[in-house]
Amino acid sequence: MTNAYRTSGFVVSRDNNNKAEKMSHMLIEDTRPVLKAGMGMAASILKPHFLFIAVLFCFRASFSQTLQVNDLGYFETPGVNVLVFSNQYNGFFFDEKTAGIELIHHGVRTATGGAVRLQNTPEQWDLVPAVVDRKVDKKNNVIEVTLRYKEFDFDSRIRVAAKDKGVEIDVFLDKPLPEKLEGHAGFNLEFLPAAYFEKSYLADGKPANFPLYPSGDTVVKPSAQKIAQFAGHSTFDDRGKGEFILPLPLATGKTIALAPEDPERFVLIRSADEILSLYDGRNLAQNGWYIVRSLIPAKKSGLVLTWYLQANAVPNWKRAPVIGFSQVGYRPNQHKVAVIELDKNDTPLAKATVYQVTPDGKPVAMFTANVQPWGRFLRYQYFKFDFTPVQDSGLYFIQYGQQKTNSFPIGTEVYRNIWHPTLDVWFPVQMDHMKVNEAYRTWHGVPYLDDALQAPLNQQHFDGYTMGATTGTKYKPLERIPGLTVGGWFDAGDFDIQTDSHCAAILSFVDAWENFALDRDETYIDQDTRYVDIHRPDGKPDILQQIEHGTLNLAAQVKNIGFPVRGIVVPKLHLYHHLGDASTITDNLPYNPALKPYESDGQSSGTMDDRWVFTERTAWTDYHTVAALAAAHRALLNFNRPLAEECLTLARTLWEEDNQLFKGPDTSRWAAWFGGNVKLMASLQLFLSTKDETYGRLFKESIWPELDRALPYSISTALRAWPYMDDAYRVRLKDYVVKYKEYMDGLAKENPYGVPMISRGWGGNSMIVRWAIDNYYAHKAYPEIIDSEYIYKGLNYIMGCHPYSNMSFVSSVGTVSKKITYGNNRADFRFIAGGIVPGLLLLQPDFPENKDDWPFLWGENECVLDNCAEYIFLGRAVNELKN
Ligand SMILES: [Ca+2]
Ligand SMILES: [Ca+2]
Ligand SMILES: [Ca+2]
Repeated sequence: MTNAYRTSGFVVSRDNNNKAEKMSHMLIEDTRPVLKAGMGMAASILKPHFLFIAVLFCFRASFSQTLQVNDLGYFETPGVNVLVFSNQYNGFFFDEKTAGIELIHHGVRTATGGAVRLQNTPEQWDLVPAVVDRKVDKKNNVIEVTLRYKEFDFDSRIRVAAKDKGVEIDVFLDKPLPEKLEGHAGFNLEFLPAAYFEKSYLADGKPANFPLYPSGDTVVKPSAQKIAQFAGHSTFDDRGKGEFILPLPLATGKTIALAPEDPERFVLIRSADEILSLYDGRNLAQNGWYIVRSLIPAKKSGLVLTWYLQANAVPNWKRAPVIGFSQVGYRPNQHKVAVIELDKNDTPLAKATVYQVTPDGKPVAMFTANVQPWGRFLRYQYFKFDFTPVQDSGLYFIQYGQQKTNSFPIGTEVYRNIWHPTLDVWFPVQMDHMKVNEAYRTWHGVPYLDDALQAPLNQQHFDGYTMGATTGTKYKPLERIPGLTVGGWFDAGDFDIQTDSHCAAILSFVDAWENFALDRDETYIDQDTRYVDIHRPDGKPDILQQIEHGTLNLAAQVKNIGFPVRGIVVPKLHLYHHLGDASTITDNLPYNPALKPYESDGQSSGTMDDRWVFTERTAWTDYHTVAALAAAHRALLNFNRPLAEECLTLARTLWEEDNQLFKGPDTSRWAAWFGGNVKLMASLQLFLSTKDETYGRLFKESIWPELDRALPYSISTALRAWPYMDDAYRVRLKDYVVKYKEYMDGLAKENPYGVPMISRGWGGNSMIVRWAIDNYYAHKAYPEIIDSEYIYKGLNYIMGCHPYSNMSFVSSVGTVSKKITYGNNRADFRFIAGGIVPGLLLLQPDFPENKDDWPFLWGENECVLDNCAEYIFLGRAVNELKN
């Protein structure tokens, strides 16, 4: 996914929290438990198979409570929430599997995408409906939405009403279906495969298991019969055959019971008239879900479809407590505060205990203390357990009631290695234009030897790139731009080169090099033969080799194009969603229009798969690149002097040109999104590399108004300059650091973790890592204002002291960490060691989520370049703090 949306966001405001809090008290009073055995009801639903099901129900399940629309606008009973477009399709990346009618079932979001859809198994880039109207009728327990497909001038109305122990879903049409949508439009509800793996279903009583791996039946149909994907893009490579794949149902019936054997996952769907079909969306796309669907009948209007949906609620269900703590442990002198997350209906216990695990394997109770209430945040209640007095080096776990955490260490050296996997493994695997090997495994061959073509005009690319009416370069549309098959990293879980995230990563690496002389060498990198070998020292510091690798691509852009571009990315959607070895995305042969598609003469090919260079030019990317090249100059001076000199020359030239080109303030979307001022950053980096007061004066004049304008963004640049500035600067900056502390303390009071949690379409970990890094610089310069706990708090959060689970957000760092992430190996349900995920996604109105059994939600689990580089800095920085 593209970087642009990663840092845009909003802070969960105090008002929202308070509202949620008031709300929940009300709910506790309002919800009168109605505990009855559900057999009678179930039997009436499942008449034809009464005996079989009745036996199951007697022993396993009990539909207990009725659903009520709450003040937050969703249906609720303990254990079951039905959301009706509390979350809408936001248009960033189309179907993000976070919108429509959704189920939160015993604490887990297990269903999404309940809506009128145009495919059996909608993919990410299939059309999604817009919500044109949404009405919540709390009094009558009804939520109603009107959905619109503007492409077909097609509206539908969905009415969801509490009924019996579930909801009735009615679909209304004012006019019959447009002819084009007959046989296509249906009502869908998607179920999370991971929630139903190793479970079963009954379709009209006929038993079967959910497939662990997709192997359903499909048929091939002519393209003319397909409802096109957004903006004419296609996820499917039909090899010129003019066809598409249609998945067939796994099962059909009027009643489908999903996981009737599991009270926490049991969902019953009954259709009044139309057949229900169960599909496996993964036959078309690895990120597909299981889908239950009924086609909307043709030529009918008014009420066209009725479902009854009942999600079993376990009587008196309460979510198990989550004990948030640092999976890498603590240093002896640190504050140690676990945050206990409880179901709002749970009764808190008075105390928690820390046990030491001794060498003879016996737990010894070391410390017991009261848990302190913090209050409500979103849908949970929070308590803190402070075990700071535990200081002896050793292995520990925390026990709260029946809940025991896994073990974690306390010791002076606990942070020594925490950044190693990111530098040793994650970054090497992301290296573009190189073969990457690790012991017996090859991560990928040499990719993109056919880079790259000037992007054609007037493009709206699916990964956020755009091209306007001119190229702005000396190249014609689709002309080859030479010199670009060098350096660079894959942006994230996808394989494009994003120039701005390169600049951020390089700047962060240079910071790490200059602050910590970080000379770890565990990677062999040879540019001449394009070969990388993990866990193999080559006598050269890896961080300098990585700075070199990123800089090679930046410099190539500026040299060959004249300026840094927005990015370099595959032209077609069916290439973009690639999963597997990066060297097989394109054919690695330059495109030759004289040949036919899929034809090759051994030197070139007729397949248009070469990446396109999106040559949008902005002040933001230009100055960002100046800053990165100027910084790289210093780091590379004694490592690759010719490249270092070239970097500085390119940076100075670009700076002069930019000052002519971009005279006014930066009003680009980048400046708006990121709030900062990269020109300031560029002037500082040029000053540090040249000691030329022309740059220095500009920085010193501009920094103060910038701090007044946008303190939270500018403080990081101001603090990075601190070691190189005079006393007057340091005295003046002190007042801003005091203000910064007040601002950050305010944000941190919003939640029990004391860190700025921000989320909109993308989890907030990048913000938290940057916050902790800024606090590190502030602590170094002004320890009397910012103490080291401001850094540890950020790290603890990333390492497991956060909502939803207590997993470390960095794969392979800490006792328990993310084992499933949205890396390029996500289809294998695996991770790339050292990747840091975005973290908690806030689903409206009150559900923070970070799935640990499903890698495909990028906003929760996609590791990205700039944040991984910043994590290395933070992981190394905490080792500098006093023990
Ligand atoms: Ca991307
Ligand atoms: Ca090395
Ligand atoms: Ca090619």
